[in-house]
Amino acid sequence: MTGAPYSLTEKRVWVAGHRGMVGSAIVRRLDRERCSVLAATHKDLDLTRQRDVEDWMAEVKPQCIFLAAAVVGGILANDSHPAAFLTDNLQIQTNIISTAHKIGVEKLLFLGSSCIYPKLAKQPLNEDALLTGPLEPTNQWYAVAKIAGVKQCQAYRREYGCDFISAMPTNLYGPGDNFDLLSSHVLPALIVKAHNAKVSGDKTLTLWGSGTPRREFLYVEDLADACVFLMKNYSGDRFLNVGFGSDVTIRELAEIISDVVGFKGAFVYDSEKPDGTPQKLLDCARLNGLGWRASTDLRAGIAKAYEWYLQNEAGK
Ligand code: GFB
Repeated sequence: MTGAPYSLTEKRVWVAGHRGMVGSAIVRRLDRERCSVLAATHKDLDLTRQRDVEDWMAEVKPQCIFLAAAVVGGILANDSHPAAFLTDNLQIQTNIISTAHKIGVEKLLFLGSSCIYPKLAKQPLNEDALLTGPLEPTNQWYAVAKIAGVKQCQAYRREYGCDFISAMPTNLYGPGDNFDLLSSHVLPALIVKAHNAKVSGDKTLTLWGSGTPRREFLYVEDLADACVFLMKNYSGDRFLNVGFGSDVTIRELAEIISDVVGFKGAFVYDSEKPDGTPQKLLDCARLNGLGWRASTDLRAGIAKAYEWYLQNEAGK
């Protein structure tokens, strides 16, 4: 299942989406490999345009690709922009994966998401649960695009022998996250809310939904390490989950964040906002079996993410 180790040494490695939270963490992690990192900004290259992607890739000739470019966002952004989450993501990944085949890229890692699993699949979510039931409605558009990406990698492997693999990360957080309250995921949103409430002396902080859904959170530097690990050590048709190993309720998450930030007030709940899927915890037995495990504890990761927020985003 693992195949021969793949060497990144002296390779031209393209991190598609290098400005995003995941892509930038992969770029930082690649500093420890002796490879040359290729990157294109959105100004230079619109990844939704097939011809532009083909021309750029033919020119720079990447040997290896981390496909971390995607339209991403939290539960409200997903629910409000179904067209972009479906179409832009399908276009981006189709352009890159099909061109990678055309120009003979040696290895490609596609990044999916734990929302590919059915809403009510058995927990922890095993890779075999894919397509065994209906998706969570709030993020079905994004999920369908990501499922298609997994299938594209498998299809190119089966038909042409391309070494294209996929990883399914759980909910991520860390440096470079999106802290905009309307489009962000819950963890950065609660950092902002707790910080603002502390600074303005508010007595309450509003949580969307009921606070009871359970989520697993992985520090993005850990994910980047897992991506490089998989690129070097895994080759196979099966996609692999990448998680932290345990989950918390949204209320518990809010308590940890409040503690780290220093907010001492109470929580109130906005029941007009959706809860989304009741639980998302990945079964990472297959990845752990290959020898990789997450190392950043949730509280320590939140402290680092808050520090990054204070240095880069607070007061903007
Ligand atoms: O992180 P999140 O936006 O997305 O929300 P999902 C997780 C949970 O936190 C939901 C609650 O139950 C939210 O209602 N929540 C509480 C909040 N307060 C807040 C808040 O202030 N902001 C936000 N954003 N949530 C996403 C998918 O699902 O997970 C994406 O929509 C992707 O497609 C991502 O897969 C990993 O975990 O529900």
